[in-house]
Amino acid sequence: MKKIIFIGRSECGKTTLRQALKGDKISYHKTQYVNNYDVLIDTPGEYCETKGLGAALAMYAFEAQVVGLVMSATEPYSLYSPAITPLANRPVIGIVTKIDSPCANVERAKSWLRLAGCKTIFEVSSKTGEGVWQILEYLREEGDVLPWEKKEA
Ligand SMILES: Nc1nc2c(ncn2[C@@H]2O[C@H](COP(=O)(O)OP(=O)(O)O)[C@@H](O)[C@H]2O)c(=O)[nH]1
Ligand SMILES: [Mg+2]
Repeated sequence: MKKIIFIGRSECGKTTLRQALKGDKISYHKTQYVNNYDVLIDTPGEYCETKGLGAALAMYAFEAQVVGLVMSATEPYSLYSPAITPLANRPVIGIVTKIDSPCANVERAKSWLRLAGCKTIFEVSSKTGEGVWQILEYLREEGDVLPWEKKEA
């Protein structure tokens, strides 16, 4: 799989999405530091929210093949400036989370991600699993076998 780094403000659903992508049981825990897993880098929201920590995100983005700008569909504002995606020299995709929420405004979040420069945007709910396979499919590389393709032994 292509390695992806999740960037987005606290509580937007990065860690829960990591669990959903892995097929793990979902449990809440606050991300205290950058977690560099084999195919996914999960970052604390503070890195996105604090100017001085932003540079660390840029450094970690070098270790990933894809940058995922994560935004909750319930977000009342966007942290991302317009046209920031060219700052990364790898594909930057948008991921709208929490599309299952009664307060979700998916189109608004998508338009903010488009404004930031994302051409490809996924819509996902880590709670219902909707949209999860499309992200896995995007990250797949030749030879990868996705969970639903595994033959029963
Ligand atoms: N309804 C709904 N809630 C979600 C979803 N994903 C995450 N959450 C909730 O949002 C909160 C923050 O999630 P978390 O993954 O820790 O956010 P992070 O700070 O970006 O890592 C938790 O209470 C999650 O249960 C989702 O797809 N749907
Ligand atoms: Mg987290």
